[in-house]
Formats: sequence, C-alpha cells, structure tokens
Amino acid sequence: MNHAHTARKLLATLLLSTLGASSVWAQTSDMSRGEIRKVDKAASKITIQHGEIKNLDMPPMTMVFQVRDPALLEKAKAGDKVRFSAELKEGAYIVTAVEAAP
Ligand SMILES: [Cu+2]
Repeated sequence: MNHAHTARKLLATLLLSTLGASSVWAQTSDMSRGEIRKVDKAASKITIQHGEIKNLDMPPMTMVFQVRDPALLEKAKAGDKVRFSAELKEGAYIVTAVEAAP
C-alpha cells in the first residue's frame, strides 16, 4: 500500500467533493465493476462480487461493503450488474456510489 498516494487521492476526493464534482471523479477514476450478491438494508451492508478495484489495490473477490448512505441500497438487488466506487475509511470498506452497468 502506497500511503502517500492514498493521502493524495483522499485529498483530491475531498477537494472534488467540496466543488460538487465527486460524481465526475467517480466516473473517470474510481468506478469498479461487480455483481451484487446480497443487500442488507437493515445493516447498511452490500455484498458484491467485484472485479479489480484499482484505487484499493484489491484483486477480484466477493466481499461485504458498508454504506454510509442507505439510499444507495434502495434500488440495489442481488443479481444486478453494477459499477461502484469503494473507499477504505477508518478501517472499513465503504461503497460511496452504485450505478447500473450495461
Ligand atoms: Cu474485495
């Protein structure tokens, strides 16, 4: 893990969020592909079988992510193919955006 790189990326994400451009950032840099396996709205958790997540240096696998915004899970259901953004925050893997993938 390259910590300097992670810190720069976090700073860039914060700046872009402040500018209201976080969705552009997500689409151009941070979206990963996956297929939803399970949605747990009560616990704000989503299980995704994902491809490589470049910004997390993570190989393909199936794993559970947390969401901070429960609204992200409203339209999500098992079997959906998605693009999503994930971050590592305070030791937890968080999904910050989900959209249907063609
Ligand atoms: Cu993973």
